[in-house]
Amino acid sequence: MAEGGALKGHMARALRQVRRYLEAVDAVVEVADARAPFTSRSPQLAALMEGRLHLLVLSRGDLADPATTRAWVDWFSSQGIEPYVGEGPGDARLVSRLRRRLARAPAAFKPRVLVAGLPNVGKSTLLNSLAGRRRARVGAQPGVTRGKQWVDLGSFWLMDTPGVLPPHLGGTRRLVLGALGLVGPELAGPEEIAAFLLKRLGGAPAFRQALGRWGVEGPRLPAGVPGQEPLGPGQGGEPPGAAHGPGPGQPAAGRPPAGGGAAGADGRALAQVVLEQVARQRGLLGPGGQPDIHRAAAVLVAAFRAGELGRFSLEHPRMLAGPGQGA
Ligand SMILES: Nc1nc2c(ncn2[C@@H]2O[C@H](COP(=O)(O)OP(=O)(O)OP(=O)(O)O)[C@@H](O)[C@H]2O)c(=O)[nH]1
Ligand SMILES: [Mg+2]
Repeated sequence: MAEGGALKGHMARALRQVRRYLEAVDAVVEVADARAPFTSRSPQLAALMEGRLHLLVLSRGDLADPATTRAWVDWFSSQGIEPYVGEGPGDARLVSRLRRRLARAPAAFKPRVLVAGLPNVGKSTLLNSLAGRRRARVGAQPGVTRGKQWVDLGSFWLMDTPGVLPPHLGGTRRLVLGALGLVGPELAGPEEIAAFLLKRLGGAPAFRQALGRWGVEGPRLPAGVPGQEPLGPGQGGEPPGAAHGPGPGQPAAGRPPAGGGAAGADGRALAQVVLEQVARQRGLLGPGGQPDIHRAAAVLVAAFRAGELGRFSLEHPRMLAGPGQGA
């Protein structure tokens, strides 16, 4: 795992590279995470598209709530972006649809296509699926791809790029990306991610049932959370954990009430009690038999990332602050 500083330098270089390569390409396949398609997109990329064919692949659709993913597909279509969903690494249906589409990309010669997106969203995995064999190195942690790589796929060229992080990772964005595993623990630690997940998904019955299967019964998780954080350009600016989302499937009810921070006092106290139970149930105990909260948080976060708790989305288009946001 790269250290924060080294990773930052790597990101600045990566963004310069993506900028330079964009000048020479006919189309871009952007990859984002289906569980949070708004926050896991690269804000810099949209500004650099300049009329090129722009396809958006929502990866890890196999881990997201299917109805929420369908809502995102409709929303992106309405924004003039062509959305595709990947239902796991090597999704054959996705691969054949993308191959056909990219072969038809407007281009003077054989189309040159760039694969871009945040670190660890699945860009190299997608390239390997399109190539039909392993051409690029993949890995479960951000920052695996370092250099450029053009691959000749017969009817088009494809280039893998290193993931580029948004310049501002304030508040909720940092926690969402941490929950998805798109930023490492140096930027978002397991305890604050766990508190964020409990606050955002705690109102979803399926999430409560999943915790129940782990032997976590109380305290009462927030049921009908009264408001939710609107998604929008300002979403990175709130204090850490200012999200107040009910999770998918619940109607928007405007802005969150003042002071309702996800990892605020309430959120942390709730997380503490839940994590203590997780620790006891899993036998994660410290020296004096004390529940090991840190390890319990890491276990919960890892289970969420791997889909072991079920298929959950962290963002729904109805959380968007207004029409046209984030396009
Ligand atoms: N469950 C699931 N996992 C996926 C999917 N796509 C990719 N992954 C996993 O996500 C992890 C990251 O994949 P990579 O392809 O290395 O990601 P990347 O975007 O190239 O990452 P960097 O090179 O670090 O920017 C790997 O462990 C993949 O197996 C998917 O659709 N579903
Ligand atoms: Mg890669």
